[in-house]
Amino acid sequence: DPFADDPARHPALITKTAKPRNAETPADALAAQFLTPNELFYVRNHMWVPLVDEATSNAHLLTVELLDGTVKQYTLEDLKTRFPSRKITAVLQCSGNRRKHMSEGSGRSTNGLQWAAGAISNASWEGVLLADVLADAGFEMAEALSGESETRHVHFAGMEAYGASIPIKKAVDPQGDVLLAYSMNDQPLPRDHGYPLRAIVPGHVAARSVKWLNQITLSDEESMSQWQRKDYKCFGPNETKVDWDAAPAIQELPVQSAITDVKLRGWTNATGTEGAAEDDDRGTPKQSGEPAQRVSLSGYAFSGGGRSVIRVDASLDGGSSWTQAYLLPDCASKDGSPSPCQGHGAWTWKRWRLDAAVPLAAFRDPEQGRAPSAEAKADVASRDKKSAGGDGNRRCATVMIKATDDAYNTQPESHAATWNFRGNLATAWHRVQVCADC
Ligand code: MTE
Ligand code: MO
Repeated sequence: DPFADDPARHPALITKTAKPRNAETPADALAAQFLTPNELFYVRNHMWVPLVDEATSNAHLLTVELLDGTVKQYTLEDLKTRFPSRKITAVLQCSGNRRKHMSEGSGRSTNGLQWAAGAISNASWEGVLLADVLADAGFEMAEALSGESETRHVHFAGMEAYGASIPIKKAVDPQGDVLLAYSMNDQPLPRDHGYPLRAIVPGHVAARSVKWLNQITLSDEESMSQWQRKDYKCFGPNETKVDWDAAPAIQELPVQSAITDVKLRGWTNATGTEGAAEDDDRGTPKQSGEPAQRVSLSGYAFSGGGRSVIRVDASLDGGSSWTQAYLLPDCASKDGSPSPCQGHGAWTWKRWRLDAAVPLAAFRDPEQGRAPSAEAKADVASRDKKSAGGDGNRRCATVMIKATDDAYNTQPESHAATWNFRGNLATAWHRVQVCADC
């Protein structure tokens, strides 16, 4: 059994496959903390977890090969002692995050693990800059920065034979923050997350952040691995027989967001004047004394390429009207302490909150409101034991959200429009049923 040495895992992780281990972060842990605790960080392994002895981990060898065949080797100890250490706070998101939503929302099946919204997590990473190591190995940085280098790609290979590459432009960008990381949230990398060394390519699809890193190869071509040449590409919604070489490998991620928690806070008859201006209660829509169900929504929003999320829009009436969620100031420095967001780009997610009131009409609307689905019932039952089982008066309304980044890119309305048979980059508006007795 090649998985016999796999590490123990936290029981709260939602296992999709045990061997290899694939598990998502539970929804209630997603936006609960800005930094995802190591033991709840989602896990995506294509194979087994290589075993590296703690006692010999500092001797772990990284081989760097330049385009002309020059080879230089570094032990982990070399990396830790000969290069300045750097910290970057960055999200990792799998290209398959929310694939389940794409399958369900489009009514068309997709190949791959059916992740809900938990194949994404955020951590503080410490290591050395890839660019510093490449320069030390003799790579001509100036040439690469001017775009003149024959080296076009940096390949990363892991101990268990996984591999992928990134464009040289990202690797040498002084603001690209590509890290060879040995620490995660101020602890040694956990085994599931690449112990003792992994690449962190912030802003790019997590498939490029190769774990158990032991080989870096500079090349004029992309990595030949199936994870570079296949798997992580998108095609049109009509295409099922495809020309893999014609589509670029996913690198920078598009804008994404999700609702991770819904709390019901009872019925209100409040009018539009109440609560509307409060910082964390901006979503209370105008009401005319009609009953409305107060809800607290929370979640995350993220965009790739270092683009910052500028806004999260929520709709409680099927998209006719929208209101803006409150973005938590997680990156602000508090009491003179430095910002917990380190790095040159917006590499982290933004957590958002919205307190709002969903009008009774939304539950009653035959278009909008509906009897709870089996899934919604189960969801409510697990949240709210009192109403488990439901009754005849239980109705659900749909709430939905979308984020916009600083390039004014926003999420597509429907999964059908971006469906691809691999189910990659499922970023359509996230819709969730809010169910209440009414
Ligand atoms: N690196 C190696 N060596 N082996 C892998 O299977 N999976 C990749 C990437 N790096 C993988 C890897 C994919 S597809 C993802 S989404 C991320 O690692 C997941 O990182 P995590 O398990 O630390 O969350
Ligand atoms: Mo992934």
